[in-house]
Parts: sequence; C-alpha cells; structure tokens
Amino acid sequence: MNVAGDISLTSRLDGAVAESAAAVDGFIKDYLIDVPQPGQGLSDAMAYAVLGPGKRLRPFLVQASAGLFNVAANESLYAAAALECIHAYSLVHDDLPAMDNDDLRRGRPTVHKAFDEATAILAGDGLLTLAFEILADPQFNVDDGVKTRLCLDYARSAGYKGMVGGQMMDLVAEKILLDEDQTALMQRMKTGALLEAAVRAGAILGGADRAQMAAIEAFGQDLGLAYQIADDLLDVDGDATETGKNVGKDSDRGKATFVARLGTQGARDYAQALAQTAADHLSIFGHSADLLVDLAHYTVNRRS
Ligand code: GRG
Repeated sequence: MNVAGDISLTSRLDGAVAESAAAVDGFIKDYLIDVPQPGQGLSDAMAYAVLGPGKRLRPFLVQASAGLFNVAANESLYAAAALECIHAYSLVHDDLPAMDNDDLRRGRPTVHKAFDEATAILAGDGLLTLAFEILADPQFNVDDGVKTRLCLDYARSAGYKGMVGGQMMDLVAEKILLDEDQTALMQRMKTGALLEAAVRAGAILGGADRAQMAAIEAFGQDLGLAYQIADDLLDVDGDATETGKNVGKDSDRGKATFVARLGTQGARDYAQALAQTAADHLSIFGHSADLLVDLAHYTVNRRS
C-alpha cells in the first residue's frame, strides 16, 4: 500500500489495494494532460494533489464493491478514478488557510505551500470538475442510465447535502457545541458521504438489487463513521511521521469529535464495534466480500 508506516493490512488486502491504486494512478496520469504554458502550474498542482502518496481507499472501495457483482476492474476504473479526484480536491481545499490551515499532508507540504493559495484553490476546482468529465466521458462504456445515476450520486455525496455540508458544520462546530446526534450527522456528511458513495458506485455499476444495495449502504455508513473516529483517534495518539499530517489539531481547535465525547477508549471501542457491524452487513455476499471485511477491520486499526 502506497502509504508511510501502515500496519495490520492482510497481505491479500495489501495486494488488492496496491493493484487498484496503480491502475487508478495510471489512468489519472494519462487523463491529466498538461495545461499549456504559462498556466502549467495548474496541472502540475492537480497532479501533485491527486497522485501524491495517499491510501487510495475510495477507488479501491468502488472496485471491490463492483467486484461483488463480477464487474471487471477495468470497467469500474472510470468511476474509481473520478471519486479519487473528488477526494483529492476536498483535501486541497480542507488544508487551505481559510479552512484547517495545514502545511503538511501525505507527508509533504500541502498544495498551497508547495505552490500558492490561488493555485491550490484552482487545482481543487480543476479536480472536482475533472471527476465529472471522467464520468461523462463517452469512452466510459456503461449504460447512460448508470452514468447518470453515478453523476447524481457523486454530486449529491460531495455537495452541500454531503461532504461540503459536513465541512460547513465542522467549521461551525468550532464556535458552538454540537450534541451527539449533530456530531454523528456532521461526521457522516463530511467523511462518510464519499465512502458511502464509493461502495454504492460499485453496486450501481453491478446492478445491485434492493437487498444488496441496502446491505452495501449499511456497510458504507458504518465504515464511514468508523473511519472518521479512527481519524479522530489518530489526531490524539497518532504520529505525524506515520500519518503524514500534523496531529493534535482537533482538540486545539475544540472540534466536535467522538473522542471528545466518549474519551479515547470509548471512541476506540465504538469504532471497533462499528467495523464489526459493517462487516456483518456483507454476510449476504459470503466470501466474495472478504476484502471489504478486511478493509473494515483495517480502517480502525490503521496508523495513517
Ligand atoms: C473542503 C469541501 C471540503 C471538504 C473537506 C475531506 C474533508 C472534507 C476534510 C478532511 C478532514 C479530515 C482529516 C477528515 C477525516 C477523514 C478523512 C477524509 C481523512 C483523509 O482521507 P484518507 O485517510 O487520506 O483516505 P489519504 O491521504 O490516504 O487519501
């Protein structure tokens, strides 16, 4: 897995994530042509953001979920790459001085530090719109109805009813105290929405029936919350050299987190329980869901 200091990945999960990540990176690299001079800094910044050393979990989730329905990896590649572009954009904008004001991401200077603030804003915008260009590409050879569902789902999940809305709540939560339900909703929107969209995309591509879709959505929901709690725990007891980003920032800024609400051990227990229920939702798929089950457990034990 292309990430510093990762632990506890089973070798089968490690291999599958690495294979998916290589395919997605290769696809995006080929897709992202240079902007002509003098504006080339833009495509350089986009490449820096989207091809940097991240875990590529969202595209893997798209491909693993599609795999449950025997959709071949090359058929789910466009949807996988598009979602990573949306994720990369969100990280670039999240790190900006007006948001989290971070100078370290994925073990390297954030985009606005490596380039400049205006370029970082444009690179984020460029990656978000590139995602929809990829989805709508005529060479993405799926049914038009499937494409429309994917576009709609990604737009809703990334937008004001999803990730962007969650980010807004997170900013507001620095000034007012959110209760437990509001905290869960904020986390679900900010982090969970894209993870849920990832597994739903695989199910859309695979033509899931109602029961299969419900199981996958329930998995995505529990996984998303577990992932966010694990991230909050890393902010408390993680190491910047392992996580590749600054730690200890949430408590400094009085952020609404489950760690703040439940304490470190309480949050850890809750995340473990969520990973198990996430895995249980996939029992209808039998052993074909083994990789996704492994991923749920990895999520809460990760160190980066
Ligand atoms: C700015 C619109 C906008 C949204 C920002 C993604 C996000 C919303 C905020 C990031 C804050 C944060 C650290 C959330 C916790 C979960 C999370 C999304 C972690 C980063 O994702 P990983 O761990 O990162 O998959 P890599 O680098 O591996 O891709």
